[in-house]
Amino acid sequence: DLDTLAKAIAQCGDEPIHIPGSIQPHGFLLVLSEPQLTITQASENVREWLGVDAQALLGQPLTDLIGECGFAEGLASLADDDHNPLHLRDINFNLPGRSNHPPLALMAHRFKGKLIVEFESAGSPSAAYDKLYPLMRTFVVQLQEAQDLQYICQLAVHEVKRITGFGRVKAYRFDAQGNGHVLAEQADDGYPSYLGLCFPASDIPPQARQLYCNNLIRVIQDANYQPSPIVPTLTLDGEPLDLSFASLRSVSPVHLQYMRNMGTLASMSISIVIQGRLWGLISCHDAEPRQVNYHTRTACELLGRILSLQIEAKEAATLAQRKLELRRQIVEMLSSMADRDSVIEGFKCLPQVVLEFAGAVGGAIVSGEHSEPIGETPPAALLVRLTQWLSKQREQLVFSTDCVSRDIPAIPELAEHCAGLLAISISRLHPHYLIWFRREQIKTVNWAGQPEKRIDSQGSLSPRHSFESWRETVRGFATPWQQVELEGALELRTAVLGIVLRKAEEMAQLAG
Ligand code: BLA
Repeated sequence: DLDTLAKAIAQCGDEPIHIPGSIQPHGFLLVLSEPQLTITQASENVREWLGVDAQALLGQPLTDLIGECGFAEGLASLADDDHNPLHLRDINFNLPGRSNHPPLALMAHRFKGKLIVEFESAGSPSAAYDKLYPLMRTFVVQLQEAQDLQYICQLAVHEVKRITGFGRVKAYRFDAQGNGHVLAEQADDGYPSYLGLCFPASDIPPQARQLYCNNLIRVIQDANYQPSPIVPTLTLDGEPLDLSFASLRSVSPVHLQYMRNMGTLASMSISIVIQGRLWGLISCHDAEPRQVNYHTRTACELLGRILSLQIEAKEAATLAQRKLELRRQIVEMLSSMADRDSVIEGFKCLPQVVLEFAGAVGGAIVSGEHSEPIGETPPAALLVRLTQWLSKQREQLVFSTDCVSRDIPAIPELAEHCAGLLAISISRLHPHYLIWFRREQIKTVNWAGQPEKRIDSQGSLSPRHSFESWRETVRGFATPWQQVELEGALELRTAVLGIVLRKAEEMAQLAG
């Protein structure tokens, strides 16, 4: 039932994914204390990489082991909590057990006062210049010419696929409820397509979204990996090590199961963050384990940042356009009211503008028992009951709903005539309202798998096994009112009140 589902979803949100106590083993990790740069923690898998036990490394200065490689100097320019790590290549460990290993790449970052150093196999640096830069340039040029969101996302998906070689890359955007809609996809033969599908919000719990807002790129090279624990478990301060910005951070076992269920062994996701909010993700999958080196990751992160800026600019332009349009309509309505004997007359003269202003099919001015309808509205008797209901709501200057059956249960008949409504009170003293109505928009959601069927016998939510698309028909909802529309309505209300007041004064003067 829904209660169990809600509880299980909440449990998912409780997993502290920033302090897993272990890493993915495609590299190894050391924590150093400054300024001596002595090793205070090490991942257990240094044994496979360096041929020594983690314990044996503790207390040793790292610089004794890796020699003069520019590390100590590099650290000087590494700011605290800077998410741009120090990156060095061709690092060699001077250790007896280590022989014939390829050179390593080093990435160091500080977070919450800890210096965290990660090592992985070095990629080829020349490949970065020869391949990545031209690809990025093409992307930026095309992006500038792109007009609509769909196309922008398609370009990004195409480019990320070219840069990384993942088998399937998709761009998806979160809606107000956190469900992810796949807007663009490019996939090799043999991969099922998820284009147009909707993934339920519970696939990515809130703490993960929070983390992804700050840390913009994550790679899971092999969903079947054995995590390597960090030794000792706690830092010198006795706290778990915060791996929020470590690229080797071990990921949630629930998510690893999800990936295996989906038939993907490697993944990478790039955050699209707009005004501090996780707007969407570029999500890459591969049926086989896959490496993504530092340069490729950095290029993808940069691509994600450019993409975010471009989407933000497009959204800002659309919003500005809509604001301008609303402003023009407000001015038109106000001058019509000011020119005529009453506010009601003013509105009646401009039915088209009044309806367009709110993107509505009907509108009405209701004062007490009297109503003036325009277009498609509920019958007069219902309008009167509606204003009575509205006047009992707490101090709301603007009331809006995209589902009257849910939000106005006191008047069930209303839902037979409209699905959404927006109302502004236009008198400080009387129950006078200007109300707009929207029709039902029957919506079909193509879910990727059934969201509810995932509670196991212990009552926890398990990642789903089927990603078969499943169609849900959502009824009783209108297009939701946008924030700009509500702000426009509030602005209109203030201006109308001003006109009403002035007309009252004029009347008083005439009378006097
Ligand atoms: C993380 N879940 C994620 C991530 C994605 C998804 C992209 C980010 C990690 C990554 O890069 O792979 C889900 N993958 C998707 C979605 C699409 C996709 C929606 O390709 C669609 C296109 N997951 C569950 C359930 C739980 C859960 C039931 O399905 C909780 C019980 C948890 N998902 C979960 C957690 C993480 C996660 C905890 C964080 C993993 C981490 O970063 O440690």
